[in-house]
Amino acid sequence: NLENRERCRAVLDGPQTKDSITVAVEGNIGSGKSTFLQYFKKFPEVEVLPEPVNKWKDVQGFNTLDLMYKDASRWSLAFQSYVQLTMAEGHKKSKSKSVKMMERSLYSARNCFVENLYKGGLMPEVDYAILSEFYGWITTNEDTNVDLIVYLRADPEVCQSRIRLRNRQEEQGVPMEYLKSLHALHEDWLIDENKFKLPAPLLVIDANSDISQLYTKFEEAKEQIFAKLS
Ligand code: DCP
Repeated sequence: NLENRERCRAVLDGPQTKDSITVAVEGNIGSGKSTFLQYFKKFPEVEVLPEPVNKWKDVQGFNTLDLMYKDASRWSLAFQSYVQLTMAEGHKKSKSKSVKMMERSLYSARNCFVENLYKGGLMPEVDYAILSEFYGWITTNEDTNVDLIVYLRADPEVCQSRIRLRNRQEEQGVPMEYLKSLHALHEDWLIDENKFKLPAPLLVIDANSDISQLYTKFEEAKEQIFAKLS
């Protein structure tokens, strides 16, 4: 569609090319980020950072993702603090190849997930304030080095059916309302640019299609991403 094409052009026309770039891959739960990253893993120019969710499920033996979904009011500060740490690690990790791809970023953790928990009454205000202070400090004092954001834009209904299909035990209780509000926060941040500034140029991919059609879109995205390399 036109909007998408405009944004792709903005990416190509964006600031000058670079020797190496960092790409943050964003999207709702179940939007297909893992499939996207799996596709890019095969290119020798690309380094995909390991899935942080595996770390979140085993913090010195504690499954913090599970704790958060079972009792968000009690555990979301602990969980989101740890998410923030793993994201900061990802942003600061030096590149071993010309394209570093991260699954999510400090930005979506704060602008989408923490925001969603607080707005949904699942995170006390004091916890929200502490995370916001921490986020403010990191983003003021450290360079997150993001050169491009890829947004896998999928309807919440599509995300829900993918979540069901993959059957990750911790996520079985995630209600449709949660996916809808997370979707709205991604849209606010990335498409409407209402509340938070975009830290890098944006490439939007319509991620509603089934997997065979998605690969064609990934192929196109690859051209656009690699065009940013000198
Ligand atoms: N999560 C969260 N807060 C964050 C980041 C993630 O609560 N700041 C949760 C949402 C998911 C789980 O962690 O239940 C894993 O999240 P991702 O969306 O990053 O990974 P997926 O595997 O769901 O991505 P996709 O389905 O797009 O491949």
